[in-house]
This record gives sequence, C-alpha cells and structure tokens, in this order.
Amino acid sequence: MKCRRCREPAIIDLRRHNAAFCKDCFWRHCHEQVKRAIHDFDMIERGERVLVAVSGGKDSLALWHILHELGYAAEGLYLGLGIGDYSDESGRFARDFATRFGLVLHEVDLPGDVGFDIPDGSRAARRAPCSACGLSKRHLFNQAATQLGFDVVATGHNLDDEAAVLFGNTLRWDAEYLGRQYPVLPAAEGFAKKVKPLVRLGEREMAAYCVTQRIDYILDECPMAVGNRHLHYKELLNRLEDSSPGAKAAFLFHFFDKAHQHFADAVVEERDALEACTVCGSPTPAGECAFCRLQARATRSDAIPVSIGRRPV
Ligand code: Q46
Ligand code: ZN
Repeated sequence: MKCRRCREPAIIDLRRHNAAFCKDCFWRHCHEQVKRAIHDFDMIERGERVLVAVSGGKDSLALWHILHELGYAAEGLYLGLGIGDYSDESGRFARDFATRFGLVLHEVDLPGDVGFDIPDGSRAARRAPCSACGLSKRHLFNQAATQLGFDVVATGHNLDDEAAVLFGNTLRWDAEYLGRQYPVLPAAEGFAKKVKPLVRLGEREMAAYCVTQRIDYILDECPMAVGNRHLHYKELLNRLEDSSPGAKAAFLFHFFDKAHQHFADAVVEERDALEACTVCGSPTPAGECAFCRLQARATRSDAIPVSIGRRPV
C-alpha cells in the first residue's frame, strides 16, 4: 500500500477517499480537511479568539492541536464532571497536553465550583446522566466563552458523531434538533458562535492522528455512556460504511446541502424570543434557565451564578 501523494509506504487506508497516506501526508490530509470545513462553513475568522471544549479524549485534543498548528488563538476549557476515576484521568490528559504545548487551559470543576457531580446531579434532577451532562456542558462552555471574551466555542464532534446524531434525529424527524444540527451555529445575544471543525474527519482518522502525532489521550469510554443510543447508531452506520464506503459522509453532507435549511428558520425565531435567566443571565425561554433549575435541584439549594476560573499553565 503506497501513499497516494508521495508514493512512500502508507500507514493508513481511507476507503471513503479511495486513498492511502504516509504519516506526513496523513497529517496534511487532516489539516486540509479542517481548513476546508472552517472555510466552507465560515467557522472562524482570523483574529477571533477560540475556546476549545477539551475532554482529554482523542477528538478534542487533536482539534486543539490542529487549530494551534493552523495559527488560531485557541485556548482550552476542561470541565471536571465528577465521574470518578474517569474524570481524574481525563483531566490529567488535558493538563499534560496543555503543558506540553504551552497552551492555556481553563478549568471548571462541577463538584467544586457548581456544587454537584453528574452521577448525583442526574439522580437528583431525575434526568439521564448524558442529558444532565450535555445540558451542563452546553451551558458552562457558553458561559465561559462569553465571560472570558471568546468569540467561538469549538467542539471535537467528528463525522461519525454527527452522522449518528443525524440518524437519531431523522428517525424521529425531530425538527427542532434537525434545525440546530449544522457545523456552525452563529453568535447571537448571549451566545458565542459554536463550531465543529472536525466534521469532515472520522473517528478512526482522529485516533490515527493522535497516535502519529504522539498525543496521549484517555482511551477509556465514559462509564456513563453504557446504553447510550448514539453508540448503537454508530455501529449501524459503521456496518453500512463497510459495505458502502462514503455512505456516512454522503448522508451527513447531503443533509447540510439539501435539507438543513428547511428546519433552520424555527431555530432563529426561537433564539430571537429568548430572555435573560433570572439567576445567571444566560438566554432562556422564560424565568430560570434549565441549567440553573438543574443546579438548584441537584444541590437542593438556590442556584448561584458560576464564575469561570482561569488556569494558565
Ligand atoms: S461524558 Fe457526559 Fe458523554 Fe459521559 S455522561 Fe454521557 S455525555 S457519556 S460525551
Ligand atoms: Zn441560569
């Protein structure tokens, strides 16, 4: 197997692209896919400050690495979710990465700064762990970005993640979620811009990127992911991809090109109608936002605004 670009021995075969690459050309391929996603979807302007949502996993660390190498002013934010050893270990990978590349990592510790961890918080609030976790992440990343003056929040969602989410949203024809599913959500009053620059790269490519760039990341899955239906959708899509390479990317990108716009207007109207949360000031349909209600239930006390710490390394 030879590299498509330079004819040196290849280290990875990408059937979707009908191509194989050597280590250097694979690095270039990943950079080009991110550059293309940023350009095609107008994700980041030069000079904008980017906050990368860092979990200690392969996708977020690869994303931070690539954005840094492409010259973007990208700092990280790690959220300690309080999920036992998994959180302790993932935090270590995030800090080690920041130290090695001399990058700034901000941190919020859910139990210490907010008053609950995901296992207890989800039980108290009677929400599934991933639902409480997703709500907390969206809220705290957005709050950190707006408080610390970042223009953009970048997350490490890759092609496989996005195709699996689209599959779930399409099975239910969930118009609200379909309207929000796009690689960029523009900034609005109280919202930083949200971007997904890895949308053109698959899970296997991100793992290979980390291995070839010697980026250490947490290998364990979050223990709360067991039973998550997106894992099941990923398996189904992987089987489809095995028999029809490129099917996953076609499913996702044809949705962006041909269908997303039909669902998007409702999201803009919904955003325009939001008010400030009476506790934290974040945008919400009315009264206290969903995160402040979760916090109040999980801590059995009044919600308090969270202040985001800064931890230069
Ligand atoms: S960290 Fe959180 Fe994931 Fe764990 S609790 Fe679920 S959502 S599985 S990306
Ligand atoms: Zn609030």
